Amino acid sequence: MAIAHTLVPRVTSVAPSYQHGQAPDYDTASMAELRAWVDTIAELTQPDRVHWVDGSRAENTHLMNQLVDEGKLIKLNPEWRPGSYLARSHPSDVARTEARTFIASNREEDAGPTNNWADPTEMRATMNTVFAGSMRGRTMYVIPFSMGPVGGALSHIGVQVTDSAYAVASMSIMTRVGASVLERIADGDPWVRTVHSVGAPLQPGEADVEWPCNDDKYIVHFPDTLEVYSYGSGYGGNAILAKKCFALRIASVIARDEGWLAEHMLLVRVISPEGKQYHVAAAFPSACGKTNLAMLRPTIPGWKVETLGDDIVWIRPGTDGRLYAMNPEAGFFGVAPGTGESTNITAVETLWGNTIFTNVALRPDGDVWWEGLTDTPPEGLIDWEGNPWNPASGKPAAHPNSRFTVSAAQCPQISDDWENPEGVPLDAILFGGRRASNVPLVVEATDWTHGVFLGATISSERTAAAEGTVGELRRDPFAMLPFCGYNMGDYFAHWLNVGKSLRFDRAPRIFQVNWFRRGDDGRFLWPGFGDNARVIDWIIRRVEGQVSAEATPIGRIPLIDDLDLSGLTIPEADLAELFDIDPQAWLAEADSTEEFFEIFGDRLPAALRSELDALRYRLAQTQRSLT
Ligand code: SAT
Ligand code: MN
Repeated sequence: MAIAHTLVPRVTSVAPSYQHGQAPDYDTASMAELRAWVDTIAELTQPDRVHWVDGSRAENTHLMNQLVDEGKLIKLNPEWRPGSYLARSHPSDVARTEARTFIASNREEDAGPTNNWADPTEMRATMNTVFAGSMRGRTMYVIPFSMGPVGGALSHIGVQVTDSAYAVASMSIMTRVGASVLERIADGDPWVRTVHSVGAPLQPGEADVEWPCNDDKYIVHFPDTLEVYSYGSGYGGNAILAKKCFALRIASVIARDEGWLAEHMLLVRVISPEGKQYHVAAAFPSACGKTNLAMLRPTIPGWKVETLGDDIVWIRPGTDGRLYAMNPEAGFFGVAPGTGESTNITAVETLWGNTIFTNVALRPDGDVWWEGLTDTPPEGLIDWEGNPWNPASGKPAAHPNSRFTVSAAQCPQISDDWENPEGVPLDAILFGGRRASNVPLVVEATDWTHGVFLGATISSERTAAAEGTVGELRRDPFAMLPFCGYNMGDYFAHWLNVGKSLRFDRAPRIFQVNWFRRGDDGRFLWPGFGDNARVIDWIIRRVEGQVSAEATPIGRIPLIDDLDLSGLTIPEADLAELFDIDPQAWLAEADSTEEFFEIFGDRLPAALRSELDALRYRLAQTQRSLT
């Protein structure tokens, strides 16, 4: 099939004989393999043109202008938001679609009970059917990308082909894209194949729509061959395949085989008043405040937090018995609603410009707005669906899962080490979720195995980040339920094994946190946000062995006097409630954990079953001593 290549003038900063949009002519076997693969996908999907993305500024400018001309992006007023755009998705395509996300492993048991398994042979046939001609009338972009700094020891390369220029623009912010990655491929570095189509081919002369997508959606992972096929959606994790599909689902499989961890975590450097640095990673489900904690501004004097990542962390045991962590992404794809000056001023500052907003509201002055940006909405808003917003309608102006896509380099408190290819040594790992009851503000695990038990048993109220009923309580072990590319029972075992490879005195301490506990009247008991630094302060002092803790059946909790609560007025009763451990309620939690563990059958590590038994025993003891 003849494919027309888009031609844009050549710039000198790219490799020799490499022109914008054109296939590079490196003469190596691995590059020939890449070109052959791209040709195969083009033959299947039948695009009008193939454009190899080189990641240059000129190319990006061209792409953004084209998206504006096509009505797919609105250019925001440069006076308020330079270099920034607003995208409005189709109302049916606003979040990850977990029910349409599949793990097509050769053996069903390798997908495990928490994933939708699909037979790889059948799924390949289905992919060949849905992708056939799916890019007609469109340009197929080839995006070579690196997760982690290009060439870094912890980094991994992928290639995404896509017929969505919006996905190209997003990938260019979220990953390192372009010519330098192709050089690595030409040199023979391994790479992961990812294919994306919005599933909306155009007939000759047919006009395009603002947000092409298809009601039929497939987000398919082939872990045995390290491939991703995503069809029908243009939104977030469904379309930015480097993110959840590659850096979590596929990378978790690579990590299992190579002895490291690919995790749904934020990563920060905490600097104590004495100037000592600590590194903390934290796993919370989507839309539970990872970005806020990643950009924390402590309310207690002397402490400083630097951002390293807000969503994904790759963690490897080092030769010194410690764990080293790296954020493989290059940008933030953060939830806009709830991001404001009082909740996350750093994010607000990060978004000064060069940002793609999706599904937020448009102000009449050409800037953007979302619930929580300011206390009162400005007049004359256009809502996320493009209609004049009526505050009395009860509907939000911005979609609850509306997002900003922005380069991490723009974050005013980004750490100097965020692109350090070696990663940073981890001192503490936090697990958390949204829990209105039962779970205390902070609990320390007694050892690594207990920590893995805490991670494995996280449950959290559903948010708008994925389709489903918001508020419903669901298990989300390690905040990885939607993102683990293999059997979660094996994943728990892998975590236990990684712990064994560490030096006991150098392994990070593990904690469970819950910023979201509520009183009987429904109000939050803990102020959260910048005040979460008070919990981090306690965690660091535990790491340093400076404070003792109270042993409880569920783990170690702070002695209230050890918490720095200076300047806060929290009623004593609220503090007591924040740390209240009700044995009855916890025995019920244990019953529900048993039910949850049962789904893993014999893939559940025996050590976790023992942890559950031990928890019940301790709870029963407490109950006896209270009655
Ligand atoms: O998967 S997305 O990147 O769309 C958002 C999330 O769930 O964190
Ligand atoms: Mn996430």
